[in-house]
Amino acid sequence: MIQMTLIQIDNYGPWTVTPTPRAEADLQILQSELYADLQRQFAAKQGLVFFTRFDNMLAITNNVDVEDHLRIQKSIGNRYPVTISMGIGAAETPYDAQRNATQALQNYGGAQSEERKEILAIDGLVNKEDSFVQIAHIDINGITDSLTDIIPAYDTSFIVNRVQHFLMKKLIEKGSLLFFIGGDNFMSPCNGLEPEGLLAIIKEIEDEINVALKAGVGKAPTAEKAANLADLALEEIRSGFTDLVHVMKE
Ligand SMILES: Nc1nc2c(ncn2[C@@H]2O[C@H](COP(=O)(O)OP(=O)(O)O)[C@@H](O)[C@H]2O)c(=O)[nH]1
Ligand SMILES: [Mg+2]
Repeated sequence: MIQMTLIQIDNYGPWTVTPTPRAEADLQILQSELYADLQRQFAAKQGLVFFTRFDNMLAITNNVDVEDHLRIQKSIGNRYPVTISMGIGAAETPYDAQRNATQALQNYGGAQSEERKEILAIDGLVNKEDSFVQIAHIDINGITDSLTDIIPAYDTSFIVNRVQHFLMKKLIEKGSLLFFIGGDNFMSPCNGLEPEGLLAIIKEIEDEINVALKAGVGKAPTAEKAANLADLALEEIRSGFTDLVHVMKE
């Protein structure tokens, strides 16, 4: 089972324009500092946060308990001009876990409600024995030589975004999620997705948009370990001795 947490800034939309619209650069600084702060705190408990849309972040939080969540929430409230609410969900697939986490929080009111503040809504948590995280680290083959060093930066960025869209569309059908993590890299929480399924998706994308991908997959009780194994599996593929999808287990 995978445990996911939705982190949502309380009443952020109205706050960004009260009393008048705040400087965009300041909002960007707030969002990126909040993301880094949360990443540091969840990572200390072997979790992993994806920036998603910055005002709503999704995290894999196996091994992060209720008390840890409350401590993180309080620390943010003490140090930032905004507060956060969170929902925690557990399920067999990442899609279902984040859906459960979202529904739990939605029950307490809207993202732009003035009444809803610092809620911790719990659908369920994963216990130690059932804890399992599968992550695929997906990367575009040879982006530096074929795109980064040849075409304008914005055009490369456009292609990376298109790849993201195609991956998201195909992975969601399998109950898997996909997040952009920078460069030409994506991470997919993908409990339940077989390597053959992932390889089929990679091949479809190569046929459809002519972009070659590879994926290292890690399986472990926590996001930290699963992501690390996925990175190591990707290194194995880069060394050229394995297939385009390679799995490593703890
Ligand atoms: N977040 C993250 N970014 C990475 C990682 N590896 C590479 N990158 C980024 O992806 C870019 C391309 O690296 P890579 O895929 O190894 O090179 P390629 O062979 O030209 O595709 C790098 O310049 C980094 O910005 C990683 O493990 N995590
Ligand atoms: Mg690459």
